[in-house]
Amino acid sequence: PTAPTPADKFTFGLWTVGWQAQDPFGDATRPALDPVETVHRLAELGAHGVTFHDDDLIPFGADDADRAKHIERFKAALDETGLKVPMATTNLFKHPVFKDGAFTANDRDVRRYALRKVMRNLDLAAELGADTYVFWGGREGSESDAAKDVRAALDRYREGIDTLAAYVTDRGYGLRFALEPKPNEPRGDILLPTIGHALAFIGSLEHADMVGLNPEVGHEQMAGLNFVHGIAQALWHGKLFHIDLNGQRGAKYDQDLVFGHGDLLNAFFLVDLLENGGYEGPRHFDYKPARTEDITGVWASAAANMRTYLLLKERAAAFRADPEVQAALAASQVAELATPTLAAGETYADLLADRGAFEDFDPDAVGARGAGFVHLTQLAVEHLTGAR
Ligand code: 3MF
Ligand code: MG
Ligand code: MG
Ligand code: MG
Repeated sequence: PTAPTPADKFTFGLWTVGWQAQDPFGDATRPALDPVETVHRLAELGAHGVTFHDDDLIPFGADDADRAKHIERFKAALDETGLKVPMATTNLFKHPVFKDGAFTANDRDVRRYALRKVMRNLDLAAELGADTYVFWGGREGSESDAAKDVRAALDRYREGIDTLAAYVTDRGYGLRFALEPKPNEPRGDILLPTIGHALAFIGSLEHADMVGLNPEVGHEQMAGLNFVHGIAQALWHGKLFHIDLNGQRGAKYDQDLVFGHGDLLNAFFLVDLLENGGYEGPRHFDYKPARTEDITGVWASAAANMRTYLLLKERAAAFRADPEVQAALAASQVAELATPTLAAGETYADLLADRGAFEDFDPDAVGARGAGFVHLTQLAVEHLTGAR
């Protein structure tokens, strides 16, 4: 594929390339990155934008004067490069104050502090022109079923999101909220663990229309779920507001690999869905450059995410355009699923009167017919591997 350009809408979190690779067992292997340098490097690589947690940009505890300086130099870098900030979010997980949660901490003072921390960064997100604000509730959960009243926690979660939605609406900020599900890590169990749980929760909100999802590839796969199915359902509900692309190999800790470096076949069908399913938002990478890499490897990994996406986009288009694939799709009746089961105006009474649907229907003959799905899938694998 050709090199990425801003038109491809690739975005990266400051915390992704900026990860110094400290893990629970080992120290950092890389020096800190200056956000200003990150903005310049991402722009050179062809990215469209950059995203951040408040604390990625402004060190936790900075006073107002210091905060203003950090924001000024970041803005100057954005102006110089033309890089956008389509999304921002809050760090509600690093400081010990959030060890039992933010919006759902048992301690009410912590909950009030968390809301204030978010409001402060919502102002900045709006000022920088973001249209999406992400909520990943990494500490909203527990290790013990004795220690957390989950129903009360969900009441407080809803209260938190509703309060912040009212704030954004009253201020006239053009921001929509995107909840990011994750089943576990760092908490033993996290609230809103999957896309499905989060969708049900959104339905209970006062400002449900301005709240959608920011699903992450690896987070659903950690729960053993099919990410393409999850994204398809989010699109079906009109709730795919944003997306975190990365790679994951099976149900284990959150690997945050480069996009495509996990389940590559699922990534192929994901790109096909994103490109043809009506998603217009950023292609946002939330990955971690492996701990083994030096700073050269960090920028190579950033480029790898974008190149892999574009490769898969090319391969998916070739798959769709292949006449043999078209024939296989037809043989597998894939498009027929879009035809309603009842004809226009037909009622269940008409269905009851249709002898062809039951009395004269031959389930054995239809049941004996092969679906051809394996052939179709093999064609996808051959396009993916460059064999066709
Ligand atoms: C953790 C995550 C988070 C969220 C981020 C919101 C630190 O597994 O995925 O990254 O994506 O907090 O965007
Ligand atoms: Mg992750
Ligand atoms: Mg993560
Ligand atoms: Mg994420």
